[in-house]
Amino acid sequence: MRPATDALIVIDVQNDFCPGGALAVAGGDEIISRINGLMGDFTTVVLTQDWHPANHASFAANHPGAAPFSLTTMPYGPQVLWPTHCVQGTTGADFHKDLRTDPAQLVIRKGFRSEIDSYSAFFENDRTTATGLEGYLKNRGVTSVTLVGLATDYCVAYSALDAARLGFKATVLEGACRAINLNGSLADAQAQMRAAGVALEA
Ligand code: VGL
Ligand code: ZN
Repeated sequence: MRPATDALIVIDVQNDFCPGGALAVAGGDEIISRINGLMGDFTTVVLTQDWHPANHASFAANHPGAAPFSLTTMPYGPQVLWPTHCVQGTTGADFHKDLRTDPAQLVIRKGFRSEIDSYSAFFENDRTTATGLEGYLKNRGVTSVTLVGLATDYCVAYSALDAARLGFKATVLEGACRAINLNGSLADAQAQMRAAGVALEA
């Protein structure tokens, strides 16, 4: 058992990010058994769930003529336009059926405001609108977070970078993550995480 000051944060292990899903990450389902095992080692377990309204601004389908995976500019900066995914209440937004959810004390839903995307478990993509997770963890005396899930180079990396910025010791278990890897995004994310002091472990 890890000390009670360590929390496990499981990012977006949802059907749409697993093989067969709308924004499938290669091998996304391969990490589930390891994550299930890790849950038993942590006192605090948090799950995140990407949770978009159908009219979400991050969906290419809501930008006439825009191709999925193209880049646009939002008021808060560059934004990839994704295939429609994790729409609230759909099967695609459900956690993968094999993921244990009972050990989690908190589920953070993110990306529910139509005008702003939210990769990180801590802040939306403007990097200032808080989800509340910082307060939850600090109130419970958590000082260290271990991050796993999907996708390494987007929601996991953004969460890890924010965790480090907020003063948590942050570790990403890369073997319990899988990446989208769009135009070198995985190498970029790894470099940014290293520079921010995030520990990358197997
Ligand atoms: C994610 C793209 C869009 C992720 C979520 O979970 O990494 N990526 N929405
Ligand atoms: Zn999303």
